[in-house]
Amino acid sequence: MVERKLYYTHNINPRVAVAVARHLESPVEFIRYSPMGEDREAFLPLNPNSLAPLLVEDDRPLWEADAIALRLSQMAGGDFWPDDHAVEMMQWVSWSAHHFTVAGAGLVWHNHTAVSWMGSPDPAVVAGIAEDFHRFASILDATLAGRQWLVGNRLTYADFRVASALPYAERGQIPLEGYSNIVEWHDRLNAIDAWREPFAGLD
Ligand SMILES: N[C@@H](CCC(=O)N[C@@H](CS)C(=O)NCC(=O)O)C(=O)O
Repeated sequence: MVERKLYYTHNINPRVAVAVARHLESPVEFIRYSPMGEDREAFLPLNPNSLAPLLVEDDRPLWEADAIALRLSQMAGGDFWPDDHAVEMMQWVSWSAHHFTVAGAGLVWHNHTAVSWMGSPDPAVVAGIAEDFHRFASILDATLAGRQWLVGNRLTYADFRVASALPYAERGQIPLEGYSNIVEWHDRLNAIDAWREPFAGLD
């Protein structure tokens, strides 16, 4: 039997991978680790990026949250990464990685994560990232007008991926005010246990 381990931390990208695995009830063991800290040396051969998440199937490592999500979706065999909408899926996964989540995660980084060692963020830097966020949030909000989910009228990984930074919105001071379609869409995601509490019962 194949042994599958999903290594995670509590940050944005591993959170998505854990949420996918729990939503799909993937047959993986969840292991919290510290890829940039005490576990770095031991895990370099498995993930030279020293980042989470990391899926290891027997001795085969797979890194990048999106690749892990695709692998778990294929294993599950359902519609979470639908083949008949592969192009749209790629559009939203790419848009998240290069635009929307870059801005959201940037705000989380400057307004929350880095504050403990870098102090208060430079207001000009935060304002620049917020401007990017508004640019892309307007597009997402308009897209979500009159529809429940991003691709194919059903929940898919595109929704999980594009929403990656939103669970950190309060901590990161992500300016969601005025984007009612995004807020309602994220409320729908939060009705899913695996999205709302991916780490429930885990370390
Ligand atoms: N492109 C990578 C990014 C991975 C990444 O940046 N991981 C961060 C968390 S969001 C990390 O491992 N940081 C160190 C930590 O969480 O301890 C992916 O999508 O998986």
